[in-house]
Amino acid sequence: MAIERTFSIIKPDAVAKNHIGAIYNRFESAGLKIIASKMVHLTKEQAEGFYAEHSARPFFGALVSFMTSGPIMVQCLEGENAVLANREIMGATNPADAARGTLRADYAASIDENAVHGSDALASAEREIAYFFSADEVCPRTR
Ligand code: RTP
Ligand code: MG
Repeated sequence: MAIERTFSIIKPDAVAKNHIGAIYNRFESAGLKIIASKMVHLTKEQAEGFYAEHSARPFFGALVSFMTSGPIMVQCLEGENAVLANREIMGATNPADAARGTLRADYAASIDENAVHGSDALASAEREIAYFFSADEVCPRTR
């Protein structure tokens, strides 16, 4: 098993509904360690940059508008197979398709407001962590 790092967002809907602690509990219960964390309110430019790969998609405007609608929590998670492990904890993009017990099944209202983001591959994880955190803001565990 490889120890990986992945990037996670608790989106504005889940922050507004006070689900930060419940979602952090899911990460920690699954053995993922939070090694960087902060609350930010994205500017339009920051949200557009983060989701640039989707800029040609019809939902891009709504996605940027949603992601700037309120504060978010951003975090770096570390653990065994962290990228895939976090995607499994999150569940499918559309909560209607998300497996029982996943974050999106429990906390997401729709495909547009779906509670959490998680990196989809190691390369995107590295890019997304660096988008939000400087090297000295990431604190690997020594114990
Ligand atoms: P995320 O990047 O937020 O973790 O979500 P994801 O990988 O599961 O899904 P992705 O394909 O990367 O899409 C990013 C976000 O765009 C919205 N979306 N809407 N209406 C639609 O067909 C549609 N498809 C995607 C979702 O809010 C998704 O989280
Ligand atoms: Mg994605």
